[in-house]
Amino acid sequence: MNKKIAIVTGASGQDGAYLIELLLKKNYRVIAALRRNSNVNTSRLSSLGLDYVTDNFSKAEIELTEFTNCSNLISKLKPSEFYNLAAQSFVKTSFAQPIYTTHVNSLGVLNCLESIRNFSPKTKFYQASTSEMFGNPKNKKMSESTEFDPVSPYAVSKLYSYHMTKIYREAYKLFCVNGILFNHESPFRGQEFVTQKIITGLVKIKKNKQKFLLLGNLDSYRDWGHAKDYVQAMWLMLQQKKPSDYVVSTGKTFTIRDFVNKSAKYLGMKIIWKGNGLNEVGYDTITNKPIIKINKQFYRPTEVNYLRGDSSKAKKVLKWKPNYNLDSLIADMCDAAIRKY
Ligand code: NAP
Ligand code: G4F
Repeated sequence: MNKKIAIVTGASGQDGAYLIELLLKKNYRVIAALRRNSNVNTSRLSSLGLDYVTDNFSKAEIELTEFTNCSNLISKLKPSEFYNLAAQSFVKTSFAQPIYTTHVNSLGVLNCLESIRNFSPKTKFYQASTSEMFGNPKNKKMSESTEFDPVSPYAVSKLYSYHMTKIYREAYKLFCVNGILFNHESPFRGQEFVTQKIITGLVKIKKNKQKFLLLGNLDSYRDWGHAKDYVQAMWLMLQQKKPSDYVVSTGKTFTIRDFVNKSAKYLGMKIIWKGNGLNEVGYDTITNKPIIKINKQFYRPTEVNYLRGDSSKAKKVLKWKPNYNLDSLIADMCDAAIRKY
């Protein structure tokens, strides 16, 4: 039997690396779609041993904003599955670069959908949608039926592609799904995201390589899972008989301050918090030194205050179950940071 072919965009990112690893284990022929850079960032793929072209693994160039590039790749390979993970994925940057963010996250997705509709309509399409689209809704647990209320250019750009993905499913009967994923982290998480920033900062402070850590809003709540669990859900969505959209989350929520305290505890540190708002400071109880300070530059103009997902549908239909909780996620990230620094 011919192998299934999967194209994964955003292959140099956190989720791309884990998804490619999963698909290779499932015996797919995988094409890692990467954009051209002066120094293509393949460090995550390399750390999984994915440096060489093999019978099952190769790399291709993709720039999401270039229709010709997307359509040529899709019409040439006619993949069984296309996972669109590429995005300008940092919410804070979307306030500084709203137009670029929209080009990539909205029109870039439309380039993929149009390419599939015109040149490979049997290709199953996964769109990396996000819990950011919920913004600050009234209900405290968000499911597929919760209304969207985006509060950042990033969230609006993703809501556009969420709707386009649905429209292509309904209007053209294509197999298109949205995974509405809540925050997921791992040792592969980018340095600018809060979890990696906290863990890297604490490890470096402990090793006397950094004096203190500057953070923004400590009071927002996030529902954090492990990226390894979440790429399983992506794959499961494309194995169903009928295309549909799914929320993927742990159902538990914690503040950024909780995340700092838990990470510090795992690293054998304890933090005492004093002051409020921009004047809040976290002191290391062993050294008595201030090691966490708050800085305005890490606040956003508008904030998603509370995220907590209800993934009952994914659990029931996909039979998806996460293996990690917040403590084991933190342990995995801290262990990796200790090895690295
Ligand atoms: P990530 O680590 O930031 O990776 C983003 C990837 O997109 C990188 O490979 C990046 O390439 C690529 N990319 C950016 N602009 C591109 C363009 N114009 N053309 C082609 N490729 C481009 O993100 P992630 O955490 O793995 O997330 C994967 C996807 O899920 C993203 O769409 C994100 O918005 C979405 N999502 C993430 C989460 C989460 O908590 N992680 C939750 C919900 C949804 P470079 O390496 O060259 O920059
Ligand atoms: O780690 P973050 O930057 O992630 P955010 O904004 O929740 O977005 C991530 O999850 C989304 C899914 O919900 C994805 F769609 C998106 O692509 C991305 O992966 O920030 C988390 C929270 C925010 O409330 C932020 O204000 O942490 C707060 N925070 C406090 N201090 C900080 C900092 N965030 C960052 N990045 N850096 C800080 O110093």
